[in-house]
Amino acid sequence: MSTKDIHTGSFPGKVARVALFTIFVLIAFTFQASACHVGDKVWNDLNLNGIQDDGEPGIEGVEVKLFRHYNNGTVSYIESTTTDEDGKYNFSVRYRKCYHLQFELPEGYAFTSQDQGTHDYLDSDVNITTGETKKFKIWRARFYKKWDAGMYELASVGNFVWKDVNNNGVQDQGEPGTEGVTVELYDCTGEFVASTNTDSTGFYEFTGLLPGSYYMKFILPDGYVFAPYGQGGDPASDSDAGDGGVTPCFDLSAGEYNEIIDAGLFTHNEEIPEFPTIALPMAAILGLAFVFQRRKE
Ligand SMILES: [Ca+2]
Ligand SMILES: [Ca+2]
Ligand SMILES: [Ca+2]
Ligand SMILES: [Ca+2]
Repeated sequence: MSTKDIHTGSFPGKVARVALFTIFVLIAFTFQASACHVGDKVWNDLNLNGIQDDGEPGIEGVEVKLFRHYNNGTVSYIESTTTDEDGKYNFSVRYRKCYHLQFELPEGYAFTSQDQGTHDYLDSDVNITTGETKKFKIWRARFYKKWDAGMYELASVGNFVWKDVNNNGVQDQGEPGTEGVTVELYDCTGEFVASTNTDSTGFYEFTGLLPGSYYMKFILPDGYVFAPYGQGGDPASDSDAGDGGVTPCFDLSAGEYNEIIDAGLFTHNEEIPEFPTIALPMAAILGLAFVFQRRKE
């Protein structure tokens, strides 16, 4: 077949044109298929506004799953990957197919608000409960970089209820923790959030909290009074239980662990030995004295 054949419309020429066209289509299709990617970032939304702001870092090691949607309505898991040290990830996907993504929350994190602001390359695209994006179709050979997930760290607070033996309102060396004291957590609108009890060392904590404003209520055990509030000048070793065992409101920021909300308890009972402790030895001494007195007589 000569060049002349291709240009003359002869049978060999037609075959050559079809072959060239087929090769062109295959190359184009292969290019389209290989050039389709989705991504690209999981980030720490430090100010909780749902937008990737300057200085907000990526989160490494987050698992991202790719699911494909078929024409018959079925959905299949395809593969997963994890974000790199910059929080980046990407998947190769197929031209003109439909997908969605699911992001796994690392422990101690929550998803930030979805679809905030006006820039789809800077917002978070995941449902805050399921971690899933909506379904999308790959229309062109390109890298779709707008599929992002914003997360923020949850907060914690605690952590000590102690026996304030000298009733000075300060955690002094040797003063033990108090077990089994109920501690209630409220947000500052007065809504109950959670309740827990101190362990055998007087330790307690609330974890997995949304950043916000809270207060605590310590429930006074029988036989105790609360130690003086706010004494000694060091918030880490003072008592925060005010009237009725209620603390002032305090703020918890994303990722914060506030461990200085404590309650001192004082009891008079420890200064006055229980009746059997004092009465039995006294009875024994008086009894011996009586016996010796009788012998002398
Ligand atoms: Ca932000
Ligand atoms: Ca986005
Ligand atoms: Ca003390
Ligand atoms: Ca304190």
